[in-house]
Amino acid sequence: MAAELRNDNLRNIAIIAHVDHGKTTLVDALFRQSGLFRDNQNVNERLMDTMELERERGITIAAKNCSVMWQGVRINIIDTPGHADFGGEVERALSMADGAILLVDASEGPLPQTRFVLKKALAAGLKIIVVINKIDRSDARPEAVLDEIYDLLIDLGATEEQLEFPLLYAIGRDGIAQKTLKETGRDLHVLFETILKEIPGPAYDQGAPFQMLVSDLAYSDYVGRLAVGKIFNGTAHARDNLVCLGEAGQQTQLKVAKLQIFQGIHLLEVEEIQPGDIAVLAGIEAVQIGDTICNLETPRALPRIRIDQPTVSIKVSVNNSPFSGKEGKHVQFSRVRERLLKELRMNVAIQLEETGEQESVLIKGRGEFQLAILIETMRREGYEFCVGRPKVIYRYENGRKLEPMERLLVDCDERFMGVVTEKLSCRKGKMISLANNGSGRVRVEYSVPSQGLIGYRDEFLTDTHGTGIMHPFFDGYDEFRGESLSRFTGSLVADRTGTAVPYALYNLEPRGRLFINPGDPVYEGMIIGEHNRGSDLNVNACKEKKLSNMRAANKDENVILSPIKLLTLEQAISFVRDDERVEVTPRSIRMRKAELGAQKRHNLRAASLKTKS
Ligand SMILES: Nc1nc2c(ncn2[C@@H]2O[C@H](COP(=O)(O)OP(=O)(O)OP(=O)(O)O)[C@@H](O)[C@H]2O)c(=O)[nH]1
Ligand SMILES: [Mg+2]
Repeated sequence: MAAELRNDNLRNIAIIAHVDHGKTTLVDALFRQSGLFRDNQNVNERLMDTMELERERGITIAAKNCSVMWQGVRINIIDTPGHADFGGEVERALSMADGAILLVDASEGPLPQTRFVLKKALAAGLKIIVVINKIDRSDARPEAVLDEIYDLLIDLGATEEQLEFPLLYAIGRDGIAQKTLKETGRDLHVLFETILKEIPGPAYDQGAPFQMLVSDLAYSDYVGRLAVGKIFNGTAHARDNLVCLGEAGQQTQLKVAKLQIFQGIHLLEVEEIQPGDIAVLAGIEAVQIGDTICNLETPRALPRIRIDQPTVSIKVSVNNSPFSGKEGKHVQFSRVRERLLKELRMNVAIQLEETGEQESVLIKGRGEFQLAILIETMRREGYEFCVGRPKVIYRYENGRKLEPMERLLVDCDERFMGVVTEKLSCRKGKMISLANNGSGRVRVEYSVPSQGLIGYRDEFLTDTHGTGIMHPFFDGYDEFRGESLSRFTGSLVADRTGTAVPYALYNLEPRGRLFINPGDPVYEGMIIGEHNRGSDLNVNACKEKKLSNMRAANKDENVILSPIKLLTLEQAISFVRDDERVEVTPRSIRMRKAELGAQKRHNLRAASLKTKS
């Protein structure tokens, strides 16, 4: 066996935390202080959040690599997303790291996603640096949070050694870290030092042949497909002949066209790549995440990256609405399918399944939000298609039906406890614990089927007057608790094609909540509002006031309509029922019945009632 060495010129760390605990902001500060920018250079905030949707929503969606230099050592940093739906990204990021910085908000303490990422990091055997962040918050309670972190580690079965983690306090936003609460830090010096001291350089076997585990894929217009991953052993050079080992052990030969490493947020071309480094390799098209790239003579695969299975699916079908093709560039289903297949190659957490129907497929992911982000991305790229309501993926074991469950942590004012508990019990939730710290706010933990939480967030925010906080977190599969109704109301459905007029909408207002404005085009079968009652109602949104010779006493041309709130994509996909679709185009999000003709829908319902009786 070859001797194990460590590459001391390098450190590979992942930054992990619950959503919004300050990962990306801390990376910014590390950049600034490592001298990556000139003093007077104007740099954006949250530099690593490069995707348009990430900047818009202020969250990280995809894990990303970068590097900083500190005292001659290059630190490769992987910024990860904190939102639970992007857990797959964290798992991939950890496969490249030798250590992790666990950030915990000094006021919020460890939250569900802290537990998830910490569990994964411990399982991967990574060295952890704990950073209690945002100690500047007026409601910061760092001592109590530290106790909670110990509790969490013990709960996760951490070893004695893991319990003796290096600990720092920080104000990431101001670029400050310190060892104790008493001192006042001035910069991130101690964080850099702790990384160098506590995180081991990547290990490799001396003389072992080249092995790189592909953890991420990217694309460049100039050199094509890029494979990103850690070099576990050996070295490689530009123009080397290598081989890629696929999932079934198949071998694809390749010639390295370009080798790059991360320098700051950019890539730097190199002639040779060192063991332990994170490389970006061009020269192969047919490569998948989890593959090993290695030597021709000694092709030995590394353990593949295993990602948790998807829990939610959404049906994607061709846009066959009357307005199809008016707003998008890519309307044919073959184009939509091609784009989805491309996503599969880039994102291991997403899967695709045939439905057996023409022009439709099922996409599966870690949560409705992850799928909504994919749909939103495609819509912005010019695609047009229809999607159905998200559905959870059941499992069957020994004749038992199992469904995905969530741990849900709710933090809200005592006053709203009643309504929250009632709503959650309708959704088959069970209360697990309740903590009332006397401040008027309560923290309640529930176990709720994932199905029951689809579309719940909006309702929760309304019920708690926007002041409640909820953190759902996937908690494995458990006994099916029975169907819960998605929505108790029906839909207001347009009965003809035309343009909505104020007079008609005004008369429809008492029937429910409207989703369209006067002047909006409508078609037969399009959902224009939510009916107050349980059944659907076909309505005419284009009905003008009859003209008469008599002067009307009230001037209804000037009707004043209540303002409407357009549904967002996420709201629309959780609003629609099984027999309904969301029509997604670059310009609009419309909802419709799957079957557009009122008469046909009527016949279908009559037939289904007949078979039931
Ligand atoms: N008070 C305070 N706020 C901070 C600090 N660091 C970050 N924030 C704020 O916290 C919010 C979230 O910061 P991000 O850096 O986007 O958090 P993140 O962990 O990358 O979030 P995700 O990637 O979505 O999981 C932003 O509004 C920051 O301005 C800090 O040290 N103190
Ligand atoms: Mg982030």
